[in-house]
Amino acid sequence: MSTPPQSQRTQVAIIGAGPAGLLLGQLLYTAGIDAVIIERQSPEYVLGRIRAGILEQITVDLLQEAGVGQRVAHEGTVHHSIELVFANTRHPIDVTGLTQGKVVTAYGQTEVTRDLMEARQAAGLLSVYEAANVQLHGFEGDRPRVTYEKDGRTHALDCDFIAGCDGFHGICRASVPPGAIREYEKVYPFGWLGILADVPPVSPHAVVYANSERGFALCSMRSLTRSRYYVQCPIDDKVSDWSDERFWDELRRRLDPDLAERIAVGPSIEKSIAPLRSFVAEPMRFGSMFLAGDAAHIVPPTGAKGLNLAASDVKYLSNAFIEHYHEKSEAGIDHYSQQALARVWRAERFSWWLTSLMHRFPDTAGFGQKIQEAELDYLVRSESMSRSLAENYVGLPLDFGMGAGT
Ligand code: RFL
Ligand code: PHB
Repeated sequence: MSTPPQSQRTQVAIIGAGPAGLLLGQLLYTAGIDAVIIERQSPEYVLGRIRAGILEQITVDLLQEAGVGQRVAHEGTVHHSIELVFANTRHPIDVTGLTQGKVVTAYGQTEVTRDLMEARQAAGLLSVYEAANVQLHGFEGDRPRVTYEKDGRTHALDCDFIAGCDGFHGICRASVPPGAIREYEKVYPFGWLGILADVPPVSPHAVVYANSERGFALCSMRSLTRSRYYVQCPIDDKVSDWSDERFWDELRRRLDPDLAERIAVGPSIEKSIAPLRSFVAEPMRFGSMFLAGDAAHIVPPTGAKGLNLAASDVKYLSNAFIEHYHEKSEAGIDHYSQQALARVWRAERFSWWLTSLMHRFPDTAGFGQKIQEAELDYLVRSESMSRSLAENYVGLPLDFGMGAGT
């Protein structure tokens, strides 16, 4: 006879300790709501993933609200502008001037994760790392249960709600019966090769987005001594195809001559290739299970929206749980999916648009390039179009409205 699972109880079982899961845990903790986080990987593995770098003000404000805003306030780099490069020429976009004072902050996702992990540990809250075979049970009703294996035993966690914060490849979305979910997807025919290097950033602007005949390139930063750069690459390229020398050479060739000359090069400390995808799963609620962050949607990284959307999802979701427990109201829970999806689709549109505008597409050689250049030219000359870019880049307000068709 097998041993019965060791069981525990919590109010909210959070699956996944990425930024969505950790931030939700912290927002619930500050509201006095009990949550346990269950994560498949080790803390070191989670901290070793190099990803996003640009935070909207809304995300920075949420970190403050969750009590973990100190380090981002001191070490994050506040930016007022981005720069577009096309036809070998640079065009600054004054995002702060165009949005009545809004800013973006350069602060690595790794640091956001570290701050949240440390706060959780300091508060003595339970996170289970290296949990294998996580399974969801009974979420179509109001007595859901999560089981997982750890240290050779099966454990069970009974809860009121499950928050599926387990990323694109997680188990939560995959546990929904196919007939109950609709998925929308677009896969782009190229990837991004990214490197991290301990060299000063080439530009004082938050990010430089370059459209060139050789493909897209991006210059970003993590601090005044650490830079993050990307180039568009064929989807089936391998990291081993790209020596550091080849990367720096290709990056220079995609920038304008002045930036290319000024760029400081050095050995890469991380190098990886990411595919580009747009994806949305609807709805984001299934009985007592709620999806948040990359578990429900993916944007191509061109608009810097993925981490920021994860943050806004968990803001809506934590508000919904707070209303449920403190005000005995189900309104937030009932509206969560619709409210989150309205913001998701706006960010999907923006990220798709900026990706389409900035990259080389295999099937649209000469004509496509000319149309992109005409649109970019219009964008930098037209204040209303620049403002549209800027207001999306800094992040649309959380209460922008419930979305089309509502
Ligand atoms: P995560 O970070 O993927 O975390 C999910 C966690 O769930 C765990 N997990 C499981 N745990 C238990 N059981 C299972 N069966 C599990 N399956 C998975 C995983 O181990 C993991 O720890 O999702 P989350 O929290 O929703 O956060 C989303 C962000 O990570 C993502 O959207 C951003 O990184 C996207 N992104 C960017 N977003 C921005 O806002 N600004 C940017 O500048 C930006 N740049 C980027 C990016 C993503 C990139 N890549 C690599 C895709 C740049 C790049 C190159
Ligand atoms: C980054 O710093 O990694 C970064 C910045 C802007 C993007 C995507 C990634 O659009």
